[in-house]
Amino acid sequence: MFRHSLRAVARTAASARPIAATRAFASSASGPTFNWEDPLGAKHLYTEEELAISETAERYCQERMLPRVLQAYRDEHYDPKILEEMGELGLLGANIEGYGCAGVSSIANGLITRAVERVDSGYRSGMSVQSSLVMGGINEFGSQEQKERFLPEMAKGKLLGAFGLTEPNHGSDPGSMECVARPHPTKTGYFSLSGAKTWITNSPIADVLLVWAKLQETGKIRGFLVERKDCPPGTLETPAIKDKNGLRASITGMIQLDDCPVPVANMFPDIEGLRGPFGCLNNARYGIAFGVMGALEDCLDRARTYSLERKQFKGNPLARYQLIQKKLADAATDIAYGTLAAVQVGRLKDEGKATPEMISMIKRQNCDAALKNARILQEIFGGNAVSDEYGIGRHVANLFVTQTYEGQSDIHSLILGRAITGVQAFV
Ligand code: TGC
Ligand code: FAD
Repeated sequence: MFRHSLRAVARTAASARPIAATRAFASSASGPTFNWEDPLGAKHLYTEEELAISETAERYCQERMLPRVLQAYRDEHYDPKILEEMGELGLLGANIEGYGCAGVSSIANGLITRAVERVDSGYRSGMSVQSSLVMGGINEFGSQEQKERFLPEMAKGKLLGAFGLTEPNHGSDPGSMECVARPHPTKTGYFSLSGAKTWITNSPIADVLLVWAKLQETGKIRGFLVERKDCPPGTLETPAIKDKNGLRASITGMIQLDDCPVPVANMFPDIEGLRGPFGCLNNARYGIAFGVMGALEDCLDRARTYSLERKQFKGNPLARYQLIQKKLADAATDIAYGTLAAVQVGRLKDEGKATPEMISMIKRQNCDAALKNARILQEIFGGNAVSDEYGIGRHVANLFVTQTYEGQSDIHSLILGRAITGVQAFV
């Protein structure tokens, strides 16, 4: 049903789209003209359906999300209804086939993340965890029974997910995790999970927490679907981590497990080792590579507008000065290159030809470029950059986090370095 609703909305959007209102190249009698919003014409690489899905997502994000973000960021408040609204539009788990999901291409999915992150990386974060990390993990590694039990409600945004890999003492090196699953001492057919996860997006509001823990008897990492409603009091706590200085429009917390009983039927049946969590991360890292381009596009748009309106020295707009223009040119160029790279990897992904190293490359490059450019564009606002109403400082703070999670940039350098040299640098 959702598969059809996203496509139906998208088709309507495509037919209703006035040509002049699109961001596509404008033609003139003398030939194509340059469009600063899409400098290298990435739009020509999208199908009609992908364009229409992108417009549906952009419209929702600009009309419904954007008006809420400033207050949400100030209050450090995440409204879980956002995931329900996304579910109604078919934006959750959108590239999963079946189970009420839309089954769209990786590019369309990337364009959805770009639309969301144009508003705020925290909103994209909440969506990525739900869609790529938890729904994607269940779809790839779950049993048939697990898929049928969880995916349809998660696609509607009525059942919320969290992904617990990072621990207080093991972030970049999750292979050393201490979280453990033992046979439950009193409940037959149950494991007992103990340990702590930290910096977990959505954990305080999640109904189902995908927790990675070592099975005591084998020492191998396995994935467990911990359902909050079935956890006896005192066995599962998910305290929020407050007073963050980035990603304040998303909710982050811990997962504390104290002999928490989890049915054997809630363990992923076959996948063991780090291939499990990293398999989920491939999709989420790809989404971030596309998403951060949206955040940087918003920074560019805001900085360009500001530079045209703000006048200094003899009434000249800032945009008249060469140093300002260089900042805008650098950002537009990095957006154009980063978007094309993400499109290329997205196409290869759907053809089964993308490697994890390709995803590391675009995750690292796009996150680094987004953070660097956003920080430089921030200078165009002068003192006004310090006011949250100008939006740019929020993106800069958020983009530091995107460079850090799902593998910090230097860690992705080491993944690439290992692939280039055959020599492991991180042990
Ligand atoms: P290593 O020897 O490299 O690999 C162990 C096993 O995993 C396999 N593998 C992968 N499989 C699929 N996709 C990938 N991308 C894979 N990368 C590795 C590998 O083939 C091997 O399989 P097997 O069968 O031989 O056992 O393991 P290592 O321990 O040496 O890894 C080191 C390193 C640095 C690569 C890795 O630990 C790493 O990537 N660290 C970064 C940690 C990270 O990304 N954490 C993310 C936490 S989740 C999160 O941040 C969510 S934020 C979401 C949001 O709010 O948006
Ligand atoms: P560390 O591993 O301690 O690294 C610190 C620094 O040292 C980094 O710069 C790193 O690159 C560097 N470093 C580490 N090892 C090496 C090495 N061998 N060589 C060179 N440099 C090295 N995790 C989840 O599991 N689920 C989530 O939903 C989630 N959401 C998050 C939300 C937010 C807001 C944040 C901030 C984090 C989130 N994380 C989540 C955790 C995130 O994935 C980790 O913070 C990240 O993987 C880095 O781990 P760490 O913080 O322990 O840093």
